[in-house]
Amino acid sequence: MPLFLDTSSPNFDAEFDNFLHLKRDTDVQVDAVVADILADVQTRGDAAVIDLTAKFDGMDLTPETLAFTKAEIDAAIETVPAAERAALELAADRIRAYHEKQLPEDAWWQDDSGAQLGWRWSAVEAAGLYVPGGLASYPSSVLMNAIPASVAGVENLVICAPTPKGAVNPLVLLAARLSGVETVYRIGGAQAVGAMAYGTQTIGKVDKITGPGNAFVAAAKRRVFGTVGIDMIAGPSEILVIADKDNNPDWIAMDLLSQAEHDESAQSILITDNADFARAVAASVEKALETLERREIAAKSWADYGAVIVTSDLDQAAKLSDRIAPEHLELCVADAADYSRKIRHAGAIFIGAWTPEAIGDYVGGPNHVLPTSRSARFSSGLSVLDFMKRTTLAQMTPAALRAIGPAAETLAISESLQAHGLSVRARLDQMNEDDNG
Ligand code: HSO
Ligand code: ZN
Repeated sequence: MPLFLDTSSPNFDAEFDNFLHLKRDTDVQVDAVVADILADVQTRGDAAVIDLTAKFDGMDLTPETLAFTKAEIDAAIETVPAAERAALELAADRIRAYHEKQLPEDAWWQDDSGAQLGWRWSAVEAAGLYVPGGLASYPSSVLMNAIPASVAGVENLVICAPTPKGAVNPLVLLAARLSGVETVYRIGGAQAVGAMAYGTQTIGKVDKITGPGNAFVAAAKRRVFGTVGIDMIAGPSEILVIADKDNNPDWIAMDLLSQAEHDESAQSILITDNADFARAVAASVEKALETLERREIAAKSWADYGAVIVTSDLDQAAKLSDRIAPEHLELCVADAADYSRKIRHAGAIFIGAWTPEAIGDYVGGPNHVLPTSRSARFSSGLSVLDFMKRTTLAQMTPAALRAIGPAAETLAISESLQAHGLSVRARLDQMNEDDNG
C-alpha cells in the first residue's frame, strides 16, 4: 500500500514534510574501490581497462578489440526487426528536431561607452556517453545523450557500453549509428569512466562525460568531475500526476506504474482533488500489479515510495507539486496548458490526459535525462547547452577605455592589485600624452 495523505487532516503538514524528506537513494559504499580503479586506469591505461573488463565482465579484450568494428556494428544492426528500426528512427528524428531549436545565439553589441561586448558559443571537442548494460541498457537513452551532443557540434563522440560475457544490445548500436556515433567501446563501470576521463593508449580523452550508470559509474563520475565535465548524478526515476476526477483511473494508474517499473526506488505520486478518484486509481494500480511483467519491481516501488495525496482544490495540488519538484509531472486536468503556468519546479511537464509520460521517454522530442530528487528546483534536463560553453567577448576603444578605465584603476588600488591598475593607467597615460603632444 502506498502512503495516503489528505490535506484536510490535522497532521498533514508534518506527514508531508516526512514524505518530502524520504531518502530513496541507497548509498552503496563503493568510493574506495572506485578510487583504486581510476588510479589503475590512469597509470596503466589499456592494460588496466582490459584486466578490469576481464574481471568484472568476463570478457577477454585486446587494445584492438576494445571498440566494435564497423563490420560488427553493421552485422548487429542487421538483426534489428524493421518495426523497432522504424520506431527508433522516428524517435531520433523527433529528438533531433527538438534539440536543434535549443541551439543558442551568439551576441555582439556596442554599449554607451563605445565598448563592443558579447559572447560566443562553442561545442566541447570530445564527449563520452556511458550506456549501462543489463536491465537499464536503454537505446532511447543513447539517443537522448548522443543527439544533443551531435546537434551541439561535438566532433568526437564515443560511447562506452559494457557487454558482460559478450552480450550486445543491437538496438544500442543502432541508436549509436542513428545519432552519428561511430566509436563504441565494449567496456563499462568505473574503468570506462576513467578511460574516457584520462585517456588510454587506445581511448581518446574526452571533455565531458554523460549518461546514467550504477553506483560505481556514479562514484567514478563524481571523482573525475573537474578533470572533465559531467551531466548530473541521476537518482531513481519519479513521476507525479495531478489529475481531476474526469480521468480514466486505469490510464492514470498505468502512468504511475510506468515509472514505478523502472526501479524499486522509483517514486510515483498521485495528487487529486477527489477522494473517490484517488481510491479508484489506487485500486486500478493494485489490479494492474497482478499481471504486469515487472510487477515485483513496480509493486515494491509503489508500496515503499508511492503516495496518493488528496487536496481540497487543484491550486493546492500545484503548490504541493512545486514543493516536490518532480522529475516528470503529468497534468491531467481541464485547461491543462493554462494550469501548467502554476508550476515552477518540474523537470518535464506533460500537458493533458493525452500525453502519457512514456511519450516523453521515447518520441515526444524533449530529453528524458531529467533532474531527480527535487533537483528540478535548481537544474534542468540534458540539453544541447550541456555540450556547449560560452566564451565572453569584450573590445575597448580608446574612448571606451577613457570612460570606464579609471573605475577599474580605482577598484584595482582598493584590492591592492597594483599591476592591474597600472595596466589600465599605462594606456590612459598614453592617450593623454597623445592628446597633449
Ligand atoms: N523514464 C526514464 C527514462 C526511460 N524510460 C528510458 C524508458 N526508457 C527516466 O527519465
Ligand atoms: Zn521511463
